Amino acid sequence: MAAVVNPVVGSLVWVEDPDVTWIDGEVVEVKGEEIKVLCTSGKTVVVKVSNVYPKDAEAPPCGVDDMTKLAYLHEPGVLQNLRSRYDMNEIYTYTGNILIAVNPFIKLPHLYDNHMMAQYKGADFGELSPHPFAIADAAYRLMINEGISQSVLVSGESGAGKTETTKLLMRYLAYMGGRAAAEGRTVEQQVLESNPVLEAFGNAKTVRNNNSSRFGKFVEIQFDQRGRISGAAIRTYLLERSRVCQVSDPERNYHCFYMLCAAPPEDIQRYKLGNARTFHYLNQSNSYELDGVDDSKEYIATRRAMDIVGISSDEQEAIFRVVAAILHLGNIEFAKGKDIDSSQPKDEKSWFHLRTAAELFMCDAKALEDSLCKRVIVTRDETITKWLDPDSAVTSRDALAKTVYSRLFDWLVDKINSSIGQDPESKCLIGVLDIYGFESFKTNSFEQFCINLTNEKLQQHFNQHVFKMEQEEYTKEEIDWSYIDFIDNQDILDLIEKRPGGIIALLDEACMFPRSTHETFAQKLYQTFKNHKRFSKPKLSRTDFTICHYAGDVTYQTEFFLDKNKDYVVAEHQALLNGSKCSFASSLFPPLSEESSKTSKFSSIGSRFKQQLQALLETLSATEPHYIRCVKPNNLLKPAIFESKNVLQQLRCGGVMEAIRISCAGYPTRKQFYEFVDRFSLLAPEVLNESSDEVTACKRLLEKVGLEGYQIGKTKVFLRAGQMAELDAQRSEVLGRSASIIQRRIRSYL
Ligand code: AD9
Ligand code: MG
Repeated sequence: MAAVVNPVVGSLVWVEDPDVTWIDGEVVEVKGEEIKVLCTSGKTVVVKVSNVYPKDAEAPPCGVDDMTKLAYLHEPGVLQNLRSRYDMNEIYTYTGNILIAVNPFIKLPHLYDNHMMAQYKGADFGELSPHPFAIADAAYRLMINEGISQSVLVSGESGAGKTETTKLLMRYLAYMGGRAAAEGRTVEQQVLESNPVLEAFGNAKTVRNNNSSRFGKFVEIQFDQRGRISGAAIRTYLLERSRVCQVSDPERNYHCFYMLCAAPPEDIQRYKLGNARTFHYLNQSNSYELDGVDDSKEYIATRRAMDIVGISSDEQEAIFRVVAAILHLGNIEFAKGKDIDSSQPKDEKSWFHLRTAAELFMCDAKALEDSLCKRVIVTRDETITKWLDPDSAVTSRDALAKTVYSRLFDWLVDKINSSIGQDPESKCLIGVLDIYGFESFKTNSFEQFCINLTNEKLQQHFNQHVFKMEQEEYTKEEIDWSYIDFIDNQDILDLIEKRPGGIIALLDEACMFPRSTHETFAQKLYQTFKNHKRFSKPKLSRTDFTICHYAGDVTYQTEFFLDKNKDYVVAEHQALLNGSKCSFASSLFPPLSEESSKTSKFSSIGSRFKQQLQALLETLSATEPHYIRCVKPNNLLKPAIFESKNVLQQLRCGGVMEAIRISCAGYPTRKQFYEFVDRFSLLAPEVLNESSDEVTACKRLLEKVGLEGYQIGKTKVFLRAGQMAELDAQRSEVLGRSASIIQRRIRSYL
């Protein structure tokens, strides 16, 4: 991305501006290495020549639909293009094959109706405006024509529009792979209706998004030989458990709790519920209603979606009963009991909630009380019962709520999978990934650590695909191409996940060693990685650590790392619910095997997550990937506001800038010789008669149409950015001309 080489008075340029990232202006004076620029804001600035970029005077005011068509490809040009398109509600823009989607924060129904889907069906990629439907269509057709599995990776920060985009992709795939006028519950309908069910239990309002997904999701849609959807599998990742008992203002707990409190009266009575404001798990925050959402309607809609995905009404009853039980559980408060350091429900109200929770869980109230207030310690010689003090009883209560809820969520996912069914015969699938984007907050804990690991992995996949594949292809085709460096993040991945010795491995060690604390864990990290260039210790802290991620530095607080990495269920909770008379509740806590019940072996959330990610990446690498980068134009979640600085940061984090650089430096379009001749021979039909082989035909054709700068490989022709569009335009012109000649002839016959 070169700066202006020889600026002269009158040149239009972009100048860096600390407030708005870039501002345009005109050069009014040149003095050696410095130039004076009159900015459009009216300000005059003196800047170094090396700090300005040329501005394309000819750039169309409405922008271009593919960044690779820009005359000057640099940050200000890219931003300007996105902004001018966004101002006209053109929220989608390509960068070669990557789709950039800027969240409009306003409904644009005409963009997504059935008529739109019909238009994209079968249209060549790039022929119509950029759109998720075009990506889904390209993936579907590649799968059908080439027999290769596909994947679409949707990324972006919280509230950028990943989930909405994912739903559009799924809708389009269901449209393409659905059975026309099919009766009853079809596989594609079940696939679509899995979304509202998972959103009810896995989404919540956060400061960043009113409908934030608190889990990652990979949906694998399987197709039969005729291209019809024949099965699906949903994998989910790391549901945020802490939200069940801890909500900070102005966020909300999971949607299902509020829906249930707004259920029809008979359900409210059955579950002894009432106003959401009366429940501790909900009233820690003052946010209850969502703009434009009626929770009572959502309850009915969720129930209907549950019907469609195959959750029976008995199961639904049990699910909501357990959800209600969790709310009652949260209202049990504890006071000091008779014995020293013991605890018991605080007052009559707490006893009421304890009895109600037990009733709803269908277990014994006394057993529930004991499981909250006591621990049984088995040693070699004896069994000791230890009381928990009131604070520990609260922790125990919350642990139970979190475990039950996360198992309930996993049950839903399993149920949806078994009810939709897998197609063992299917050879082709399209996977759609909707997973949390890079996070860097004021305080970052274990969750951010896992989320950012995910993003490092996906970034590497993206790098490998966009960059390595590109280079490999050039080498294979033996064409000239000067190798461009790209940022490889393998060193960060090693730092985090190497075994032994990576951060996760050290964390697991700390968790297994009884005397470890977060302080000793942090010390161990400092010692081990003191010379690692991606790791540092912040000066003023004794337990924080900083990782230099591909998207920027993030400082993590180790305080809760050990606790959050330990996945274990209190034996008393396990026994309590395993013994429930409700078959649903007891199925959430199946009996433990002899071995695992004796050796209370610690199980690591970090390591398991790492394995899940590994499996995901293996699946992805067997597919041909497509990328959608979602961008959040402002943090107010409002339409028509485009904060350049914010957007630029997201484009950098998503590797978009880097991909643009690489793709434009090379030959982004490539076609097999025969395909190329097939498609364009009508531009110079004589080449077919003159040449005996397709390579020669191809070369002659390219000469005739006057293209320059392309490359001829061993099997393919490689075109520079924008050249394909140029040829296609010529082709359409010829086609248009011949169509009108035929029409004229027909008319003259009539
Ligand atoms: V999070 O990481 O799960 O917190 P997402 O999934 O990236 O986040 P989501 O898709 O939920 O964001 O979008 C946030 C909100 O933006 C939606 O609830 C809509 O109100 C809004 N949105 C997103 N995409 C569109 C769109 N194409 N058209 C209209 C949109 N509104
Ligand atoms: Mg989401």
